[in-house]
Amino acid sequence: MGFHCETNIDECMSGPCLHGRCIDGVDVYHCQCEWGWTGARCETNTDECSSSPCLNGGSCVDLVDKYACFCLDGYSGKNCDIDIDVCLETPTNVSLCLNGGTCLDGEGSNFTCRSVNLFIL
Ligand SMILES: [Ca+2]
Ligand SMILES: [Ca+2]
Repeated sequence: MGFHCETNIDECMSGPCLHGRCIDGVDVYHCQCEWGWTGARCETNTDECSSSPCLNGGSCVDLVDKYACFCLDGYSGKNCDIDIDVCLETPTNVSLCLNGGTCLDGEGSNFTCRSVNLFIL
């Protein structure tokens, strides 16, 4: 613009970068996106779930620059990578196994009971 084209139009005036900082250039602009955003205008929420970070059947919810895992029963941890020992988790006044059986933790919320062998000496 300007008689001698001496005026650099501020392409950032219209605020084209939705989630980022606009850098004005000559007849062009660039967007420097905030963490978690991508695209020419920083309009796209990066999918942090694309790498399937939630293990053991946990479901992933994409957030801005992070994700959250909702774990299936029996699993915990940020990525559902911790297999909970349900035998230990159970309150001490409740026994998963009847008749004094020994609880053995299994995958996820599974467990097995081993009956006590009585040896008479
Ligand atoms: Ca995201
Ligand atoms: Ca377990």
